[in-house]
Amino acid sequence: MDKETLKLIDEVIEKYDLKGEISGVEICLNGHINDTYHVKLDEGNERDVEYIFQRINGTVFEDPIKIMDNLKEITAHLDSKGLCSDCEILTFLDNKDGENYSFHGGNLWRVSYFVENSVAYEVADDLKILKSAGYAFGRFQHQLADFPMEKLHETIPDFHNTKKRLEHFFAMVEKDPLDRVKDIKEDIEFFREYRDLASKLTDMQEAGELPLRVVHNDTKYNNILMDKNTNEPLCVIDLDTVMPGLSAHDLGDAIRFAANTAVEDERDLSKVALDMEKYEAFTEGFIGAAKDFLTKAELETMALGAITITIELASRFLGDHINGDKYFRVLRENHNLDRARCQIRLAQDMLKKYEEMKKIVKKYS
Ligand code: GN1
Ligand code: MG
Repeated sequence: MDKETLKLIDEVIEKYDLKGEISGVEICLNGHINDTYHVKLDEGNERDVEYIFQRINGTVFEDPIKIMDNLKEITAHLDSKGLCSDCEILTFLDNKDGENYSFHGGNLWRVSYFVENSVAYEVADDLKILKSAGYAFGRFQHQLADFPMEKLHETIPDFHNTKKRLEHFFAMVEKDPLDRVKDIKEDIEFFREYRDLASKLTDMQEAGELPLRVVHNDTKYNNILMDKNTNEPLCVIDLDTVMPGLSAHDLGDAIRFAANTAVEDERDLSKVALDMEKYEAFTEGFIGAAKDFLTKAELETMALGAITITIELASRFLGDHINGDKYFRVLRENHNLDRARCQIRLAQDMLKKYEEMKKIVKKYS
């Protein structure tokens, strides 16, 4: 860990009632936006106490206090329903001023305990794990189905407004600030071809055919902490983008991540496809937990949700590549281009399997 970060973490610790010395810090590289550190403190006991420290990206989240306010509201709602211990969402420690966040060095920091015995899978092939993650996200929506939506701040306006996302994408193609467009003409063509289909859910929502729900909006299964031993879901994390949205976006984004036969940034596109077994396991878990409150139209558009979010994210990655990688953290040259191409290939495979995908949703509805 670089000295500067260590110093920052040390200074953040000062803002909390935490005693003891840092005995270890590791950076967690799984997110693309915020900076996350696994910190161990020697508090004089036999075992060090483990914490997660997070610095929120202030460019992406212009007003990060909104995130923490949303979190408070949601936690209070779930607490008031007296939920069982297996349905937790991650909460953050209060600092000496009684706030669940601290400003330091111009950024919002937050601190939580590391959840004991938990694991966040980056890759999961076990269908039971996928079903379990699907269930956790479906249940999350279910538990918030009666939450008064107007209480939530929009932490990123139009986050999954695919129609607007594509408008911004094509505007970026026009702007082409780094002259990168000439090398990616074929990739851009894909978005022209599927623009209408990808905008359909936004249109339906605007026409009142699909209801808004309180949704998680970032349903990669590494946002569910699972019990290391039993693989039961322990805790839903990364609630930064919990906002009113479409139920199908949550299942869709989850499928995009969970049922890809390859990783999100795979360069060998021959490895990228939709794994129908994984798709089915995740869908079974999610629909099983959510079907009671979903409308017929919502259930019928679940499969389109996966295609929509995959195309949308592909356009976000490619737009960021064109713009010089200002939004998503990149770890190698052309990283966002690789990510975009992988998502395009995955969406193409989903388009081929669309009918089969719909049938599976129906089977569990
Ligand atoms: C970002 O940082 P992370 O991994 O939690 C992004 C999501 C994308 C995801 C793709 C606020 O999430 O929308 O689906 O990358 N979050 C934001 O891996 O833009
Ligand atoms: Mg996230």
